[in-house]
Amino acid sequence: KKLVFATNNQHKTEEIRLALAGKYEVLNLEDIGCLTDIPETADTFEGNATLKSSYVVEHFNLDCFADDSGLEVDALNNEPGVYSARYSGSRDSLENIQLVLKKLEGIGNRKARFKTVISLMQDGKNHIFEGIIEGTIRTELSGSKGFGYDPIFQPDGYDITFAEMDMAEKNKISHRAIALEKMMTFLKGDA
Ligand code: ITT
Repeated sequence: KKLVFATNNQHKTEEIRLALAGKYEVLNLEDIGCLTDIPETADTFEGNATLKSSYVVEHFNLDCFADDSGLEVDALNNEPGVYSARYSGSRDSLENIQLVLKKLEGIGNRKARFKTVISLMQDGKNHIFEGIIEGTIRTELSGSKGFGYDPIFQPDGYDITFAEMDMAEKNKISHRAIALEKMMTFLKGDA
């Protein structure tokens, strides 16, 4: 079976493909010939996930799901949040990471979480699934796997960052995996 995943982010596509391997073939925006950068103008993860999934329904008449996600840091009033992809003004992960580290300089409370909200548009209805993983922000980067803020995020109960984990290991515990698991349970019940 095929599922359309409304993303331009290749890393997200790879994580979702690995998680759904053997169950679904995952097509992303490039695969369905959608070359637009879908506007993400909402101020919530749910709102932006829904903008992405609805765009595909409207323009391609295909059921699909989208993931809007980001990092919330306690001491930064939950920033970067929905602005995670462009926190520094650029999409460059290193620049975004440096900005978070700079703002946290000298601050003791390093608590943070990754959040994913999935919007699944199916037969004209919007279904929302959320995943959260709690952790802390390191003072320096560590590891070179993953993407985005992975090199500074250490999930609770681990002494390594997401960027030091293989994709399969991250996929066992991540915010994205938790939200995806909820969607899979829903799809099974629906099948
Ligand atoms: P699409 O909208 O096309 O899916 P995007 O990268 O713009 O791709 P978002 O708007 O959801 O996606 O922004 C999420 C940003 O949050 C992403 O660019 C990363 O910087 C960060 N992020 C999300 N999930 C992450 C993860 O698992 N590990 C590290 N950083 C993550």
